[in-house]
Formats: sequence, structure tokens, C-alpha cells
Amino acid sequence: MDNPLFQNAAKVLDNNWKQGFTIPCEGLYPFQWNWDSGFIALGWMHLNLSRAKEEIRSLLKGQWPNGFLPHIIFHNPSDTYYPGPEVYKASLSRYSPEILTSGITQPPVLGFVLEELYNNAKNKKDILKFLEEVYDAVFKNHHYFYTNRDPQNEGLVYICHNWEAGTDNTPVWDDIWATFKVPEYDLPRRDTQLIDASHRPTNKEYAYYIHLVELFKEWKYDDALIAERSPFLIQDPLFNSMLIASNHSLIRLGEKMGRTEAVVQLKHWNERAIAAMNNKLFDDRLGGYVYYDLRNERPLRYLSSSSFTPLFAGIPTQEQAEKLCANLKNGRFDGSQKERYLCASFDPTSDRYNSEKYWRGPIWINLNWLMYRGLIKYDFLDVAETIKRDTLLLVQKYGFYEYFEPSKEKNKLLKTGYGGANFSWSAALTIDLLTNTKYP
Ligand code: 2M8
Repeated sequence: MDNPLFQNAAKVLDNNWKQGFTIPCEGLYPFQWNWDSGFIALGWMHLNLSRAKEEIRSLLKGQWPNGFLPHIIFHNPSDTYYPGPEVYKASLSRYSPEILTSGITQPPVLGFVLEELYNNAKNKKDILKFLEEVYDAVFKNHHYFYTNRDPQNEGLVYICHNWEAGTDNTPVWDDIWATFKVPEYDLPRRDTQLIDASHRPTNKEYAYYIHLVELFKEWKYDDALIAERSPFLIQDPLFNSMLIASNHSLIRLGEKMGRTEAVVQLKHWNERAIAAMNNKLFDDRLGGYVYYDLRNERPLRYLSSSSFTPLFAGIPTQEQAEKLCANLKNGRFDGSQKERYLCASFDPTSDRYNSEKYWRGPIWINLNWLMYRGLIKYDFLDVAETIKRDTLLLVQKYGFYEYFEPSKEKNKLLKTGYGGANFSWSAALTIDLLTNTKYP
């Protein structure tokens, strides 16, 4: 493709490619990250399918024998990131593999990524060979979730750390941190030396994050102990939507591959999961899905970009979907005068909103991509088009930053996006938006 935006995105991925996997961002994130790799593979699939496959193989090298898939795989040493493998000490778990990994996970995107690879492949025989190689590992990961992270057998899985959410410092957690008492930690942070500290989480927040890791180490990463004692135990609509979408994909792929037993199991998980999402996590008054604090048995009634991701997994009824959409069309997120680009990562009408601070407000390209696809699924083509247009406008204007300012007014004065530059999933998903002809 001749388009310079496409060419620049391809260059970002190429520069971030490190012998078998792609780092999210030079310096800031120098290892392989779990859900980043899924989105990154969607960029590689248009450029170089072998790299997309290798990306996934490298990620699965970090899988634990019980099916758990860690959020960071430390293939290579680096001193530009904290906390590294010496903090996680994953070897304390009886399941940890030879390779160095973290001890927490991230949203399970691999299932639907595999289906995207299948749908885009010209040579179906070749891609099916690859799917034969990795299908069972991804299924085993889903099995891990439903057997270890659903203590009340509701069909919804929990996350036990904010870094598992991917939306690290969303204001939703403020209510959880308020229940925490933590010791003083030495925090040799590197992120705040690399980029503007006002765009990153505070040290106070980092102490909560590290405290949870210290607790898990004390409990040797034992899932039963974590379920019983972790002060952070959340049912997350984004995380569960990724799992449900991936279940759907594994069902469709499994049917092609003759995986009868797996398909029956996946259908059973999804039936319960979808019902639980709609009965428990949909907030009718807000018109969106919210998080549930399982430890303190209370819903956390805030809207964020995660609230809309169930569209991607086909979870809402048409009526619920319309309520979601109302927040995006002259609603809380874009504004009555359409004064904001879509889509802020947290409710812009909340006093907890901060348009510059990481997951407390800025626009993220992966969430936009998920919403774009979800809106198309429900035939909200005009809002889908707005999201696509806003996404491409921002990366075109500033380059492939990690996150972006939603306010149109503030954008008139800005010269850059926020966070790390040359960020891999921003580049990869731009490539998909520009290339994938199956979507308008
Ligand atoms: C951010 O999270 C990491 C911890 O995993 C960090 O701040 O150090 C998040 O944006 C997360 O969603 C993302 O996967 C990761 C790497 O891009 O960075």
C-alpha cells in the first residue's frame, strides 16, 4: 500500500520487532506483553503472516502448565522497566515455566486474533496447520479461567490485579484503593523518567500495585488463596468480553477443525457468561456495562470505554446496544456539541476524568478498534465511522502515540499525543483499519 500512514505504521512494527516478538514501545515497555501481542499480530497479518504466527508462538512459550498465560514474558534482559522478573519471582508458583514471566495475566484476546488470522489468510490450508498447532493452548487458557477464577460459579471470571485489566489506573479502582492499607515501598520506577510523569499513575497508586504483587508472592501465586484473600477481586466487563469473544471464535474455528468436545464446553461457558454479563454487569441507568467488586460485593457504577466492549463480543440485546450507543452520539462521551473525539477511556462528565492521564481519560487505539468492530456488528455504522475517522485523524496528525487527548479544543494547540511514541498496537491496528476490506 502506497499510503504514507500505512508505510509509517509498518516501520514502527519493524523497528519494534525483536527476534520472534514485538515490544510495545522502545524503552518504556521492552518485553513481550500478552494482549499487546494479540493486537500486534493483527498488524503483522497484513504485512508478514510468518511474523504474526511467530508473535503468537513466542507468547505461548510463556504459558504455565496449568494454562495460565502471564501478562509479560521476559525473553530478554532490560533495565529500562520496573517491575521486572526479580520483583515478580514467578518461580514461587509450582506452575511457573523455565522461561521468565510475570505472575499476573491480561485480557484473553488470542482466540479472536486466531479467527482474524484465519479470515484474512489466502491460504486456508496453511493457516489451519498453524491453528492445529496453537488451538489447544488457547483453549487450555480459557479452561484455566473458568476453573480457577469463578469462585461462585457465575459464568464470569475475576481479575485480581489492576494490571490484569489492561486499563491500569482507571478511576474505577479509586474505590478499591480506598480500602487498602499499604507499607512504604521503594519504587525504582523507570516509566516516569522516560515520559511526562503527569501522564502516568502516581507513586501512591504504584504502591498499591506492588502491594498486590507482594501478597501474591506470599501466597506463592496460589489461585485458591488469591480468591479467598485478595483485596482486589473484580469482575471486569472488558476482560470478560474478550474471553467471550475469544470463546465465540474458538467455537467457530473448532467446528471447522473437528474439535467437538472443546466446542461443547466453550458453548456452555458462553451461554452462562453472556447471561451473567447482561444480568449482573449491565447498568440500565447509565446505559453501559460496569465493573463488579467481588471482594466487597458491590457494583462500581462508572462508565469507561470498557463499558462498550461487550458490543465486540455480541453480548448486548439490541435494546441494550442502543442505550450504549446513546452515550457515544451527542452523549456523555462525544459531548452534546460533539466537542470530543471518540472515545475517551473514562466518562468525561465525571470529576475523576483527566484527559491527559493514561487510563483516566485519554483515547486508546485498541479500545477504539474493539468499539469500531462492535458497533459494526450492531449496525451502528455512523458511530462506527466516527470512531474510525477520529482514530485515523489522531495517528495521522501526531504519529503512533500510546494515547491521545479527546478534547477537540485542546487538540488545536497540541503538537504530540501522550505517553510513549512509536507504540506498536497503535501502529498495528491502524494497519488493520486501513487494510481490512471486510469492514467499511
Ligand atoms: C500498560 O501496562 C503496563 C503494565 O502491564 C505498565 O504500565 O507498566 C497498559 O497500558 C497495558 O494495557 C499494556 O498492555 C502495557 C504495555 O503496552 O502497558
